[in-house]
Amino acid sequence: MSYQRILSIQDISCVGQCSLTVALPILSACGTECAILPGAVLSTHTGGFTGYTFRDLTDDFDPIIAHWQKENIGFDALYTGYLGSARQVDGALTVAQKLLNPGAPVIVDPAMADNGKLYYGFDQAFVNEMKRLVAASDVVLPNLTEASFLTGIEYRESGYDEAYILDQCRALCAIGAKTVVLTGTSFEAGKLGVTVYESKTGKASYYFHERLPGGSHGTGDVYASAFVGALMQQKSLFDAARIAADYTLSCIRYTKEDPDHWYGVKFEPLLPELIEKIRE
Ligand code: PXL
Repeated sequence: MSYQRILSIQDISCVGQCSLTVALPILSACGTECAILPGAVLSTHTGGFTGYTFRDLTDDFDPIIAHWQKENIGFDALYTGYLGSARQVDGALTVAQKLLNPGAPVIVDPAMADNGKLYYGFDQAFVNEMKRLVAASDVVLPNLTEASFLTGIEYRESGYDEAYILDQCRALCAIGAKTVVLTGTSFEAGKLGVTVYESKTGKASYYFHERLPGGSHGTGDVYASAFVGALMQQKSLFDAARIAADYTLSCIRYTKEDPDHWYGVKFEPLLPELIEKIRE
């Protein structure tokens, strides 16, 4: 296994199985050191809960980054997720420019929307800032809703064809992303999957699996973290996308056995499965 240190910028939702409480255990299990820059502390994630607390930590970004620079700390990848404010894009860009080791990829999960809608608290101004981060990314990992907000191409829940997905991918690359890993691609009822599109070759590859009914919170974060974990263990982009899809599907399937568990997926008991797939 190769040992790498990455930096993840996301919020801490204290309860809810998303963002850093998902990224940390998954990346550790994959054998990667995961340093963090927490953008906000919330009592829970925003979906499905009411009355949650929110402490914005954006003002801590500059001094933390300055300290790391003074200590000559470098990272082998930057992985961003849900950002607590539009201003955090500047912090992420500073990290990308000043604190990454040569060849370290910038992996951006523009976690801001799902099912055709922006998450509570986000607006078009935030989307525009996120586009600046996508422009600096090596890999962008949106779901179809996030892709639509970023590209301005109308969101379609179903009934689209390959040309629509390719348009979305090309538009994301026109913003500046080098590779697109687009989740929630479906050309056939009952099947769901991921598209991997590389701007270098203009080629798209697809990985499809069974579509499970209903949605679960936090699955995008499980997917992105498993993808980053696999990629940092030298898996190809397509293999990392496939391994993350299989793992996320297993987590959803396992969680559905417990109808009382509604706020996230039970990804922890299935970590050995992810490690095994990465070692194959
Ligand atoms: O899973 C994405 C996510 C992360 N962090 C917070 C969220 C959400 C989605 O709702 O609210 C705080």
